[in-house]
Amino acid sequence: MKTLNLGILAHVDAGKTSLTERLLHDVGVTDQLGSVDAGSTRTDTLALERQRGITIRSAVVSFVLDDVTVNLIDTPGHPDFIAEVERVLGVLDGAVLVISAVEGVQPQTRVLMRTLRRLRIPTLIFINKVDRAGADPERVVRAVAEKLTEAVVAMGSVAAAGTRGAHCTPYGPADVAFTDRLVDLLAGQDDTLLADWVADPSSLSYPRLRRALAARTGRALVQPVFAGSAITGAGVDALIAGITELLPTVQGDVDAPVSGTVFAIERGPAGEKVALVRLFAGTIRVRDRARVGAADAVLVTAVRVVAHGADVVASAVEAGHIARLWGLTDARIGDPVGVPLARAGADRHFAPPTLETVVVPARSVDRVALHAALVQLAEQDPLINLRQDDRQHEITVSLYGEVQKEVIQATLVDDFGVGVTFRETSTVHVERVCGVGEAVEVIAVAPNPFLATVGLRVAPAPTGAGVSFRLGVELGSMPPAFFAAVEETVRRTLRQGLHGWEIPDCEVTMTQAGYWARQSHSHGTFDKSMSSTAGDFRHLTPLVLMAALTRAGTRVHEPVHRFRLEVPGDVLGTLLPALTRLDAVLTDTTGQGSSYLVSGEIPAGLVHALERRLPALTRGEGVLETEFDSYRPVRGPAPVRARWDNNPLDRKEYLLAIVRRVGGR
Ligand SMILES: Nc1nc2c(ncn2[C@@H]2O[C@H](COP(=O)(O)OP(=O)(O)OP(=O)(O)O)[C@@H](O)[C@H]2O)c(=O)[nH]1
Ligand SMILES: [Mg+2]
Repeated sequence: MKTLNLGILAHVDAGKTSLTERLLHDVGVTDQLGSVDAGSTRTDTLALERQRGITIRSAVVSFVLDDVTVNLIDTPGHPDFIAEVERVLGVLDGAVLVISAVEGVQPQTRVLMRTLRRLRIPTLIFINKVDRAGADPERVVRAVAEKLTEAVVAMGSVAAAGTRGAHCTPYGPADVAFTDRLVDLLAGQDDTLLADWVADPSSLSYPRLRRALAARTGRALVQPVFAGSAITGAGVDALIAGITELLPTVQGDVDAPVSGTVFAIERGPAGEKVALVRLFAGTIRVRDRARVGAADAVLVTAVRVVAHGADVVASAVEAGHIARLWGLTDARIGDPVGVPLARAGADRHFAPPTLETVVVPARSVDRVALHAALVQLAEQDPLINLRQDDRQHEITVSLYGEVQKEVIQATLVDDFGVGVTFRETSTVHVERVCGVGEAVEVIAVAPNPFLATVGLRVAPAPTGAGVSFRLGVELGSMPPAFFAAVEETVRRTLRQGLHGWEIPDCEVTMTQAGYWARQSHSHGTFDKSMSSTAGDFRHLTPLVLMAALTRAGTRVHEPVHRFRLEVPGDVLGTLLPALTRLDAVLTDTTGQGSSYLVSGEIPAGLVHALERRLPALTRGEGVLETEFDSYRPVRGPAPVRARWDNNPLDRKEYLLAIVRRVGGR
């Protein structure tokens, strides 16, 4: 059977969960339509989701349309939970991007559409809530064409928009404006179609245009736009027909070697680890051995698949499908299962979290329980990026925002019985290497106490390039385990640069390498004091690397958001100085009738303060959109983060001695 793994994506509150519920109902999986407002949907199952009426975790449900199994993945829209969307993107065959007919294109809509296009994920757009007062689907179609993608075509018309009786009629062959638009759009992208049309316009029959539309949609070159209401069900039949007609299905090779990806981690009823896997090729049966990541193959002890709305026990999962697998105890999000695919799920598509905070247990006896609980949460959400300070035993987590913080707090209490408070949220900075720097420590030359020679050169790398490690010495000059120890330590050390912040992009070259071969005294036993071990390289590498970085110099950068702020004209006089006090840099102020559009940049750490002050500054009428833009050098003195987290004190002293020596030269 063919499958379609379909993501439902949108800005918060656009109606993804309601649409998922409506689809399940209309295809016959559920008899009763669940409701977000009553807390009775199939996908918002966490107590917190039901209480708050927002989606926090992605959830998979499934139904059959004709001969296609559709696995539907409902995702959260709140930007604090973007990590959930990120994990899902790598396993999608198609997407429905939901936009509210009232609010129109919103900041997260733009972020998502940009990513869907970049990843070439076939996408249908659904303009939802046509029944709500203020709905204006035609305006939204125009906004989509202006702000998201020019390659759009409205697939139907809406009558009585903005009323409970709003209804939708799909366009057909008799709608000349529609067929003209199809010809325009499709012939503009396809030379054969264009040539045929020029030779004889009647040669482009309506069925041929629809086939061409499906082909172009399948290659993510065109985004058809549907409209309707998840609540009344208007327009949803046309969307369902569009899903089967226009989105490409996959039929994986069930006999090929196993190849899949872990895209989520959950905990089972007894607290056991459960991996959600999308299988691209092959078949995994219960009691098969599966390789996950770089680890040895492990026994798959149970398989459950989502089928016809329910999560059911299965004996196997086949290519194309999504399943929950038990037994993969070391699995992490993004791990390949079996043969790694080029299209792995671990890529970074959205901006990383830019905030962090220290989590403090309400009762100090809960310290160990808190750490264990956070380790579990970090498995499910690796971007939390858990860090423990070895000396002060403080636990720090990275965050997207205040809502995520509240959710972590509530989850720790509800699921683990651990009450926590947070220190003040601070901004995560990064360090960028300024120049080129080299350092070397030679074996048996003071003050180097380790049996290793390590020379390293660091140089700047372009933003987003990551850390590269190259050998400037012969590969055969040292056992591979020692090179591996150096590379691994380089990568770990770069998580904390000279000011304590991560250095995400950097070129590191190993310029010198040396060791003492395994030596024995005459009686034949291995003598550690005369033979190099990987530990010598692990201890020495951070010292040499920090010395090289000191010479190269690093500069601290802070995350900056772009903002657009719509405000009444008469508040500008008080607003603009307030923005300046928040370190905002204005790039544009434009009048739009009686209101003004102010845009600019603001440090990520001050966005929340701006949100809090906005109602008072704009009489509650200001509408703010912000989005991560980039990292910029900080103005003024560089903020220092507590560092050397995992280094024993003596190593720090030693390191400082070397750095002082380098600095003094
Ligand atoms: N009138 C009307 N209300 C809708 C429609 N779809 C959703 N809503 C309402 O909009 C609110 C948000 O709906 P959800 O389905 O939770 O939206 P969501 O996109 O899943 O939200 P998040 O997952 O939190 O991002 C709820 O109060 C729904 O009842 C619709 O078609 N018409
Ligand atoms: Mg939702």
